[in-house]
Amino acid sequence: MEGASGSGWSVMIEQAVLREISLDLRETFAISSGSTHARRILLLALRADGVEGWAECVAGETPAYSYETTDTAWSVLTTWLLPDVVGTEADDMRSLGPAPWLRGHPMACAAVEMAGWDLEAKRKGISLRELLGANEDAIPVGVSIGLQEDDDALLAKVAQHLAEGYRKIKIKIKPGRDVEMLRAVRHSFPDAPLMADANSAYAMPRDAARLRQFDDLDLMMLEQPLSHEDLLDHAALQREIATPVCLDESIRSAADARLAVHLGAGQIVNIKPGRVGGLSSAMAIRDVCNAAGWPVWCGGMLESGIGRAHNVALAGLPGFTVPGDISNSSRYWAEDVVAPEFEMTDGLMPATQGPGIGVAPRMDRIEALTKRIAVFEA
Ligand code: OSB
Ligand code: MG
Repeated sequence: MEGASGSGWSVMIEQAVLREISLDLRETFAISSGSTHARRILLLALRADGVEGWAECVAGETPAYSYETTDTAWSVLTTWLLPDVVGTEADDMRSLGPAPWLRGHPMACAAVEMAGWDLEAKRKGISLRELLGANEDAIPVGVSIGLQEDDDALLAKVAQHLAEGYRKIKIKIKPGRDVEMLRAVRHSFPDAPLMADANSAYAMPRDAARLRQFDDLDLMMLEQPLSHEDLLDHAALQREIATPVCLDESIRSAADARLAVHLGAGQIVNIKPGRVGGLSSAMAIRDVCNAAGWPVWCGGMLESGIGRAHNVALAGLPGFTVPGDISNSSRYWAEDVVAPEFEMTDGLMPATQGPGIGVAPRMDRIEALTKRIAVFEA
């Protein structure tokens, strides 16, 4: 059947395969709300028209960063989303979304939407970055350093990552390990592009005086200092400090971004497509932010190569003007689940070439790592 738009051929999603894989980080990653080592990652493959679209769900093991977890996403995907997705007929797979009545769970929904984008790019025989409209061939890369044992360990990590070529150094902080620690880093690296991420560890007005001290550190930005649901306090803080506030957890949709801009709750947004319901939502957030003069950048959620491929494609879009948290595969994993692995040169990640996400899932490895699997057929 000839469709009205898109590729012109309406096809049906024949199969959805959801897997949970276990993948150990090379090093425990600690943030203010907890730490993770043994990642439990959901990978989704949607099949139509003889091709498979892949995506990764970014939900974490615990409800610390978001209420969504590996287990809630498994439940939402297997109970509500995937039974509906199989049998869906469309001439453009980019708009695979949740039923309009479904509230929340943007990480679970994003997996379906992003697999749809990969599928559509592969059907068209082009790269995901091309389908998205990305124009950069090499993406500036930053690195996110978890909380370390002590300042010496942190200084060593910063030195190592600067030597590797990373173009932005993000340092996780929490009360008690913040201004003095960052001052030590700034002292050793006077010109380094530094920023800090608090993952909601501070509160207003309790910590206002402490947060004002960040202005002496010459940081590119301070990421998510306050509660994930408190835009008003972020706005109050931004009025008090000169350091740009960057929102992460607080922004789950374009509507959130509109409200944040309206309130002046920051100046920058870290966009993770897997957190905000997918690539279309990520681009809508970019549009809202850029229209207000706010730069955006692509964050990360300790993804395997599947999620990383989507992030690298998004990070090459116009408007993504700050280096993304899209480090080398080898920074996270002894061995990734895709080929080729992601590896930057001089702090630049080569854009993925097609078709689709441009990396191949290593099925032997993925099968060996699989803890559970759910298959849906049309
Ligand atoms: O706040 O950006 C964050 C990882 C897990 C959960 C939250 C965050 C992070 C990171 C890591 O900072 C970014 C990466 O994937 O390298
Ligand atoms: Mg963050």
